[in-house]
Amino acid sequence: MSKYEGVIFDLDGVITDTARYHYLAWKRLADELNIYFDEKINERLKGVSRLESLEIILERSNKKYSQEEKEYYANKKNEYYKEFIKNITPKDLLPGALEFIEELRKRGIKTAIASVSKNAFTIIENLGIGDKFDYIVDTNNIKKGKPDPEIFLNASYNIGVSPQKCIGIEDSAVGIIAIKRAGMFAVGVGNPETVKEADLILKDLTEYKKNFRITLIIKE
Ligand code: B16
Ligand code: MG
Repeated sequence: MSKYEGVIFDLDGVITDTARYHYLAWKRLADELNIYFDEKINERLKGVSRLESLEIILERSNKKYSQEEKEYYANKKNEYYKEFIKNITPKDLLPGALEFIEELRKRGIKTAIASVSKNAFTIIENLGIGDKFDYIVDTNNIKKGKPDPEIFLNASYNIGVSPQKCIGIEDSAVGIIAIKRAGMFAVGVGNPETVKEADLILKDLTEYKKNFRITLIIKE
């Protein structure tokens, strides 16, 4: 009997490297607006909604932007971003992601996606992995973004596994907080500094095989 019966994945930066495309699209917008933006600031944008991300970028601007202007620029960034994700194929799955998901499903462990991206369904379709999940959270039904636990609790409810029996996997600082507030076991991937609050940190999902603790978790 598994100790954990559900695994809830973030999408950007965990299953595919769209985090890179978010950065490039924001960087293009920031350059157009003459606002300083770099990869370090970008770490704060991970897991955060589109408009909240723009607010973080605008912290370095002296100009005041109206709500209308903010929506215009957020939309502009999204148009740049959509150009990048158009070309996503199954080859863009991050190392170990598909293997790990299939291993979990073989063991009867439920799987879900908890991404705040409004582009999540397009990305999942282009990656060809829609049938690998028992549930994909529709962000339109989520009122509070990460670090609020709502999105992870929604996923756990819909796969029918209590939060205490779920593992959440994230690449963002706010995402790790959301998982922990949901009462789940938090696995962090990617930049170790960003996910330092996680219960377990992996370089990427290929490590699930050699990492003693996660093997133990899914075998127990
Ligand atoms: P969109 P995740 C998040 O996805 C990204 O990490 C974050 O950088 C982005 O701003 C957010 O989605 C919104 O994305 O503009 O496509 O709606 O990490 O929760 O899968
Ligand atoms: Mg992410």
